[in-house]
Parts: sequence; C-alpha cells; structure tokens
Amino acid sequence: MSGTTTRGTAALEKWVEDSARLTKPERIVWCDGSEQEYADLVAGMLRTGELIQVNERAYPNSYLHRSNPNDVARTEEVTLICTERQEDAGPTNYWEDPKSAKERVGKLFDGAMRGRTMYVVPYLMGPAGSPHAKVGVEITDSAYVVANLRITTRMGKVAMDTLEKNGGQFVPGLHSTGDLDPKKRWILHFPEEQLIWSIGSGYGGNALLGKKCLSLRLASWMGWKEGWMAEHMLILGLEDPSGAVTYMAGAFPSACGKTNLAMLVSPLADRGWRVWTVGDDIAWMRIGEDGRLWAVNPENGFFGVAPGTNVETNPNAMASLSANSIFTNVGLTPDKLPWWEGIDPGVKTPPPGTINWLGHEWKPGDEVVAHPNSRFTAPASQCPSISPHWEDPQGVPISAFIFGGRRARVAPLLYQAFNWRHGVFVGAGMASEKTAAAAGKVGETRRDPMAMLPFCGYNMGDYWGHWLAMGEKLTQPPEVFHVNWFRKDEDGNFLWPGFGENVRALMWMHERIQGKGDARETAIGYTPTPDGLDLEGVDISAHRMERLLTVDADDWRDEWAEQGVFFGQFKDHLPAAISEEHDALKRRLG
Ligand code: OXD
Ligand code: MN
Repeated sequence: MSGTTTRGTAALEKWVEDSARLTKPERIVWCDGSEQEYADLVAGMLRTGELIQVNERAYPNSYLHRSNPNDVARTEEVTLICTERQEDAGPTNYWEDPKSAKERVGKLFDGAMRGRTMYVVPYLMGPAGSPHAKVGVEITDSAYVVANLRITTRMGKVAMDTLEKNGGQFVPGLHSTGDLDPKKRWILHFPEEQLIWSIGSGYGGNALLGKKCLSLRLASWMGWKEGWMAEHMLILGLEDPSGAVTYMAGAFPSACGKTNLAMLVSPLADRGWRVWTVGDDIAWMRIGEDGRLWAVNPENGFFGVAPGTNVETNPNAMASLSANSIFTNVGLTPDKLPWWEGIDPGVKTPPPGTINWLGHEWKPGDEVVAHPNSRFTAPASQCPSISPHWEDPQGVPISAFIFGGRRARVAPLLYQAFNWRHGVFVGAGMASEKTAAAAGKVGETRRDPMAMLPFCGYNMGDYWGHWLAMGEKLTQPPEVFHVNWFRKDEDGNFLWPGFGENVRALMWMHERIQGKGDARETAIGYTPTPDGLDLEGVDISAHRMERLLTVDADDWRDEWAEQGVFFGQFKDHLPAAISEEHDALKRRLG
C-alpha cells in the first residue's frame, strides 16, 4: 500500500491488487479514457440518479450532479501532510506521523468498496510529451470522480503510454467515498513517498486527486527537492498591439477570480489588447535553458466556481461550459437548464419551478438556488480564448507574477514590488477574505501566502526559502505585482469595476516589464500614478482612482503587525530575507 517514486507497471499492478485486498470491491475496471467508456459511465450514473441530464439542446452531453449536502467544499482541517518530522509539514499544515495515519485511516479503507466497482484511472498532469508531465493513477469507487478526471486530466491510454516511456513512474492515489460521514473523512498526503489517500468525500479538491493533492501539495514538495515550482496560479498571455504576447502567472486564493482573469475579454480588443488563456488554477514552472521561468498548466479542464459566472462577467467560461460539461450543486430550471446566482446578468430569482442544489423546489425567501461553491467541470479545449500555446511541451515564458486577494481595505488596486526579493515578501505577506471554496466561516481575513496556505505540501518557511533560491538561479526573474479588485468605499460598494476592465492593470504591468510606465514609490512598492493607468473608455473619476491607489500608513502598520505574528510561527524556518524585508517595510512606514 505504500509507494516509491519509481515503480513500473508490475508495481502498478501490485498496488492495485493490494488496494483491492484492502478495500474489497466487487469488481475492478481499468479505465482507458475512451469516449465509449465515458458514455457507459454516464449512462450508468443516469440510471442510478448520480447524474441528471440537463437540456440536451442547450448543453449537449452535459449533466448535473448533486453531492451529499455535507460534502460541498474542500475540508482543510482533515487534510493532512504526513511527513516523518512535523517541522517538515510546518505550522500551517495539519500533520500526522505517516505510520499512525496509515494505521488509523487504513482501518477505514478496510472493506470500503464492498459491493462497489473499483476504477483504476491512469491520468497525465501536463501536456503529453512534455518533460514537465507527471503520471498519476487514482483508484476510486466513484464514477462521478472518473467522469470529472476525464475532463480535468488527460486520462487513460495517453497516461499508460507515458508511464511505459518514463521508466514506470507514477503517483498513486487511493480514493473511496467511504460512507460520506464527515467524521471519517481524511485527505492524507505522504510527500516523502509521493502517495495520496483520500476517504469520505466525493467532492472536488478532496476527491479529484490530480488537482490539489498531486499537482499542488505533492508537486510543491517535488519542486522543492528538484528545483522547480508548483503554484496555485492562473497563466495568461497578454497580446499587445504589435501582436507580441507577454505571459503572466497569477496567484489568488480560491474563488477570488482566477478563472475570470485567465479568461478576461478585453474591452480594448479593437486597440490590439487581448488576453489568451493558458490555465486557470495551477502552474508548474521550470527554469529554461535561457534562464527564464517557463510554465505549463498541468490540467486539461476547468473546475470553476459557477455563481457569478455569466455572459458579461466571463463569456469565455460560459462558452467553455456550453457542452460536454458536468455541473455540481447548481439549480435546475423546469426547462432543465442549469441555474445559479448571477447566471443571467441582472436576474435575481430563478424561473418558477426551479429545483435548488439540494433537489427541492426553490421558493421566494429561500437563501440560494445554487450552493455558493457550486462548480462547472469543462474541457479547456472548448474555451474560445485558449492559447495556441497552452499545450506546448516546454510551456510559456513568464514575465510577471501577479499576487492578489479579496480585501475591502488595506491593499491598493495595484502595486509593483521593488525587486524579486521584495516580491517574495509581498507574496509571503498576502491575506484575503475567506470564500466558500473551503468549509468554514466566509469573510474572515486570513493570511494566505502566495494563495498556497491550503496547498503547500511542506513547511511554508522552507517554501519561501525555495522561492528566494529560485530567484538566484533565474537570469530574468518575473516582475512581481499585487492587485486587489475588491477594495470598497464606506458604503460597501466596490471602487473598481473589475472583470474586463482589469486589462488596464495588465497593461500597466506590461509597461513596467518594459521598464516604462508612470509609477510613484510608496512604502509597499510602486503604485501607478493616478493617471498612470490607461482609462480610455471607462468612467472612473480621478478622486476614485486616488482612493483605489491610496496606501494608508495606519492600515499598513496594522497589517505589518499581523504579518509579524504570522511570520513568527515559522521560527528558524523563516528565511532571513523575509524578516529583513519585514523590517524594511516598518522603516518605510515610519
Ligand atoms: C479550487 C480551489 O477548486 O482552489 O480550485 O478550491
Ligand atoms: Mn484553486
């Protein structure tokens, strides 16, 4: 039941046999990823009610799934990093000793698949033929998980072919929905042997093991050991009027607009500015022969937040999910159309007779139709803005990192770090208001460095050390920026229009990358001058811009103090450069 990194196909077979001996399924199915297999799986789930067909004319080959109401978001407090030494998991991860975790949770796996089918799902993270790509194999008893993996990863034969060519290396992940009892729900990572165990949840990031578990938690550990980076970042290309494309990667906490930014439709397209999508959630990055950082998106599809997505906020997402998609925990209208809050711009209530995410008829006064963390799973290839380079084996060269969060106050609309080291500090000092993507209280501000708090598979202090070390090796480290689309006025209204207008922030970054652009130096970095952003065609007063760009020293002194408490936990794992940058911020704030 344990793993090592190199295993071979015989080892794969043995792991499958061992897993079957433990979980005792009725039958074992090896998935090949074919269309027929998908059609058969879907037909089976339509029979059991796990899937409901949505309107075939409006959304061909698309389905609705309702998860158990107790299983609707990632569960961070039962997500563990199991390293030999607790300090390797660090103070921000839940930890358990690998031996005790396996003994404890192994008992829950015992017989967990009795009467069920065990699917063996080989999948590839990263483009086929890419030196960055990694093979994972997920064993699962959930047909819904298999169907989602077929959209979000390159699944089946292509993965087996890669495994044969790569010397048999794969990352094993054992998953069972168990009995969905939240008290018996555990998502375990064993980074030292590159192994995942997940039981008791069928939901997204808990159950689709290629995504958060492999591509972030285990991959971040691998990157640390091997000199590359696995980040919770979108990847986009900004095309300028000359036709040149500048690639940027952006780290934002879950449900803070990564998908929208990655698929931005530029209001300035007629002036030659447009955005290409490479990925919306994860970036794997390596140093190229030219000394620059090159990024691939390991995923093959999107697992995006549905509420708020519509033809105005994100037309590219709407086009992506218009066929061959799976909707999870959204509403269903009498015409069998998926429905979520905000799907029709300006429409507040659903058509009469709409069924909510729980399967009950929605009535006026009911809180929501779709769960706030309801999702769409859609193939990336269907996205109209998908970059022609999104599957390039070597990836795309990254010129900028964009950090961001959801802050009603404190963080200005946009600023640039002074240099790489300061940029690492800006990422380490990030904070954001909590969203529905994880179970727990929504709205509280929490520190979320590089948007990796729930996804860093090792000690975050060592992780910052790794970032600093990567910078030393890069001939041209990306310029680092921080954005906040969510600043509010005293009445709680957003000050910045967001969405497509965010291209104006990208354009300023583009100028700064070229060594141009009007900026003023503040205590926290360079902000655009009030007329530094190109605002042609959008109605924002100079006064409003001033408020968006203000760096309030009192707010930042409080922020500085909170950062200090957070950094203090890392003790001798905190790189000296981060403490020095923190001290330097204090001096600049006065
Ligand atoms: C996601 C998340 O699903 O970050 O991408 O929660
Ligand atoms: Mn995410």
